[in-house]
Amino acid sequence: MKVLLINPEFPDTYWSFRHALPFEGKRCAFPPLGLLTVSALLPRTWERRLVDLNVRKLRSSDIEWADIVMASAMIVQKDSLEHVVRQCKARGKRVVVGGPYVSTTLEALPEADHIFVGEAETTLPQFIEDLERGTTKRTYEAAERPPLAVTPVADFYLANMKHYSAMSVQYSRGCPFNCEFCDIIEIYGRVPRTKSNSQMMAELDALYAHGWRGTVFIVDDNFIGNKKNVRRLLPDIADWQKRHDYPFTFLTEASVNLADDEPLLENMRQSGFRRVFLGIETPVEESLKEAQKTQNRGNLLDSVKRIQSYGMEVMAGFIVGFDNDPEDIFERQIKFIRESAIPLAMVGILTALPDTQLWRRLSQEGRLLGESSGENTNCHLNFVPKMDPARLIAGYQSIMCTIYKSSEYYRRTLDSLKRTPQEWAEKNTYGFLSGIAAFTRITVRLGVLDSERKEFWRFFAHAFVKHRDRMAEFLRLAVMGYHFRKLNDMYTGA
Ligand code: B12
Ligand code: SF4
Repeated sequence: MKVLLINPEFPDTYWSFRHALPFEGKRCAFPPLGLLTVSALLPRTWERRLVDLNVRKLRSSDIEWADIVMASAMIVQKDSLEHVVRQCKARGKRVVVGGPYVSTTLEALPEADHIFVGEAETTLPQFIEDLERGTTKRTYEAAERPPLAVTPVADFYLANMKHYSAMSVQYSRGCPFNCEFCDIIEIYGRVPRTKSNSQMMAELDALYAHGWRGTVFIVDDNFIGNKKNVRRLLPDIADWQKRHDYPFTFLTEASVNLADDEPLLENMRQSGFRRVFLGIETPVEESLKEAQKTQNRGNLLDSVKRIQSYGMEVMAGFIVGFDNDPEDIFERQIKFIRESAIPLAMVGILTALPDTQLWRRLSQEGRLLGESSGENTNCHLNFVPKMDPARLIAGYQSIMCTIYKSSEYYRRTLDSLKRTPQEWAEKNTYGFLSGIAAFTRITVRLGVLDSERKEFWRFFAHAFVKHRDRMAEFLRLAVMGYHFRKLNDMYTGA
């Protein structure tokens, strides 16, 4: 059996990092871990190929080669997914789809032969048996969420690592909290399930053996969702890192209450965690209450600073559009982002994702306007907000244009570098020539051709004097700022 695994294309959004990746000579930020995991669940005798449309185009010869096509998607990839399904069906292929989009939007994709709802660890083996017997069904959905003990090491070797800026692994699924807008708890549940330490070590071994060095994204919804197990895991990661001479730096997502646990923060530092994405959402208490985000209590600014003091750059998500947002919400968000020195602030407008508590409430209140685009940064409102919609969109754009103005962005980045002391410098994963090429691309684009070149050189001079040993890191941040600014220009027609 020949299986073609296809990851559809992402649109050009903030999260695509499309204006930043070419500087590093990369085509995509992360590999499609869902598909690499699906591949590892297939019989070893089956042949398999991965085509990530964010890395290269789909050729007719790819489709001709396959007996079965398997595709995965988030909502934002749905147009590309539909196109892929149509192309493959036109060539008479059996098409199987899964992932978050179809899991929450069941009636989508009538042309697909088989739809997998939720996690595939137990349903895919069932499908393979059914296929052998000729008794396949259209929809597969497990009665229970599988324990992660049955999740195999992903087939990392299928991804052409040189095209990605980071590799991904997953330790846990689910989150114990109950945020109203969140679909994670609907898809993956509120009881976080984790892998064992030995499973995690096997994944790190696999990445290492396939030659990966550099950033590893632990893609958990909330890495500290099961603190007891994480406390047991971190010493093993720290030990693994030391034995291998620190080949990886970790990036993950966690809830803000991470700041309350200093021993855990210390363990993360020793394991090589350098970046953490927090769901801060808003500095407005009433809006946090509305969102049922009770874990974001206390002084959020202090929480961010404490995490930064353990050498971790804080990235964070912010939301505007809550019913309780005051008139000055936009200024308050800007002030918070500035004071917290979060260079990469992912600000979005509240979106009602399908099958969430928010979706159900807005539907009852008659405020739902339709499907979500799955993308909370494109100013597409899928519900009637309390604030005047035009004011909400203009206010949102004013946040983005202010925080990604070069002077603001570079100031925050310098503050962040200052607040995140490092015990050991991130490994330079560039060869000599590719390092020179990346440096040249950055300095020519940002320091010569760009209209904001003066700000760039001011930033470069400050960062170079104070953080010379972290040059790869501060240049990476400079190009990320450039990416956000370019997208702002695109969205606001500047
Ligand atoms: C890593 C990640 C990213 C990475 C992308 C990685 C990549 N290349 O795929 C980045 C950071 C770029 C990203 C961006 C975004 N993301 Co994202 N992301 C994730 C995250 C945290 C982990 C994904 C992952 O690797 N999971 C691990 C794998 C093993 O799990 P899985 O994909 O679910 O796969 C399992 C099953 O679903 C199933 N399965 C999956 N595919 C298939 C296919 C077949 C054929 C079969 C049989 C089964 C199957 O089997 C697998 C094993 O059980 C998820 C949350 C989550 N828990 O999954 C959010 C998540 C997928 N992202 C989400 C969103 C909304 C976004 C953004 C739109 C955010 C934004 N506001 O802009 C952007 C969109 C990207 C863009 N360019 O515009 C939502 C999707 C909601 C939805 N219903 O579509 C999620 C669920 C999180 C959330 N609630 O916010 N994301
Ligand atoms: S903390 Fe994050 S993952 Fe957990 S419920 Fe809230 S939004 Fe969802």
